[in-house]
Amino acid sequence: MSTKTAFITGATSGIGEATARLFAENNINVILCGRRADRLEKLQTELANKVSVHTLSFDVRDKKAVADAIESLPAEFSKIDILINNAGNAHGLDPIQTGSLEDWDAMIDINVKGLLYVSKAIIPKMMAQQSGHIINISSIAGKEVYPNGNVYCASKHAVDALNQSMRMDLNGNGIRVGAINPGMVDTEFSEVRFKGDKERAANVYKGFDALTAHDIADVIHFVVTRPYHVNIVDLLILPTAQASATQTHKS
Ligand code: NDP
Ligand code: 8X3
Repeated sequence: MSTKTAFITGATSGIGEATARLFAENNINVILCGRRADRLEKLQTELANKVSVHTLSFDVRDKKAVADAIESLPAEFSKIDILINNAGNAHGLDPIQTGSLEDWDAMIDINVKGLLYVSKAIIPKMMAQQSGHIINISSIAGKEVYPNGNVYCASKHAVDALNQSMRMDLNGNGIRVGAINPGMVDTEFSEVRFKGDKERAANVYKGFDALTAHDIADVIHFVVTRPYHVNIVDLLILPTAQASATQTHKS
């Protein structure tokens, strides 16, 4: 079987980084994306003895930067078999009446428009190949809403809608499309949401066993290694202690 190449957005931490590691361990070449070039370089150095690794540093909010970065891919990396649309974050956790416009812009621009910009640049390549696999990382927040989650939940509901739409529009072109919807995963996610407040972020995952980034990477790897006629379209993965977006049993 020939080696596949995966394009992973948000590979500088959390779920994206863990997925890059697991893919490299399993002989899948990786194109690592994110804004923090130092982290990309470090991960490239770590993985380069296992598979071919290329890094692209860009902000998914910048549509020209996205298009230019993908256009710049060397021939060795131009055939993309797997796209992991993972870059994203929550910004703030405030009621709708006091939420900040900057936070709202960030979530819509990164989680929704950024995912679209990246997809727009890569889908034509998959169409030309008549093959590919797109995995959209949504969230339990794309299935339910919770108090103060308003715009983050809306952005992930949009990812859920786009995941379904992509699958319909691309049907017949040999391209698999599916979503992974995690519950609480202990990554830098809450630190970003709470703007660097490490204590508040750590509190989110206290008193129960949250999912790890590796748990989600493991599921992503399972999904991409099914036989080609099998498309896993939508998975919701929660910690055992979490029953819904609003109910988690903590000790
Ligand atoms: P992290 O904060 O650990 O990782 C977020 C990644 O997204 C980083 O690599 C970051 O890279 C990248 N990113 C953020 N903003 C931008 C941007 N403007 N341009 C390019 N890249 C960007 O969080 P997670 O790993 O937890 O999150 C990954 C995905 O999983 C997100 O879509 C999140 O919504 C989703 N998710 C997370 C859950 C959780 O509980 N942790 C649960 C459900 C879903 P850099 O800063 O270097 O640009
Ligand atoms: C991240 C999970 O519940 O913090 O998408 O929104 S949650």
